[in-house]
Amino acid sequence: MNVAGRLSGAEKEYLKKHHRHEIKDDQCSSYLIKRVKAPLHLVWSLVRRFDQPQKYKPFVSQCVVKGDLQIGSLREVNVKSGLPATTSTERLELLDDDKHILTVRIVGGDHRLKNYSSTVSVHPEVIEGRQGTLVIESFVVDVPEGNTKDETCYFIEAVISCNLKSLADVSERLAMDDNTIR
Ligand code: A8S
Repeated sequence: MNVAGRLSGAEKEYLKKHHRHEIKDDQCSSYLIKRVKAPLHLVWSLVRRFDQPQKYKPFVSQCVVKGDLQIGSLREVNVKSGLPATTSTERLELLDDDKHILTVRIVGGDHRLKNYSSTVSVHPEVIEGRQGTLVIESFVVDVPEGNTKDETCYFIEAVISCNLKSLADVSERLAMDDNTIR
């Protein structure tokens, strides 16, 4: 988003194209946008690794994918202690290496997120005269019994915000290493 918190034309376009969710009455949905000062190929190389979310997601301690990695693959994610859960089972729904889109659905685990689905898309953007990347992550989820839509959105946005901050940090570090080696 820009300084005023308004969306640019390009951002609106990306949201319309890749982040449409069907939202039922008892669900909430939102999105976050992050600018990363690293080229798209580096950011995408992290995002696309369905089998290795721990490469950037700070709450993930371990991840195991059974069998070949393909659409429909399941990953068993363990999260770090101190969180309101220990495991999550997640299915790869879409991995598009041309459009740079990843969609993952949570199908099980000892947490309260039911029917959670998220989409991450990454787009090239010039930031301060250099190759940068715009990352958009949107989600939809059931509002758990006893919680409000606001509480649910707030919790998930907090998790995603940490993930995107860390994605930026790791990507920017990789970009710096790339520049040093050359
Ligand atoms: C993601 C997004 C989310 C992950 C949530 C929202 C989770 O991994 C954490 C705590 C929970 O209570 C649920 O892309 C769950 O990772 C950090 C275990 C699923």
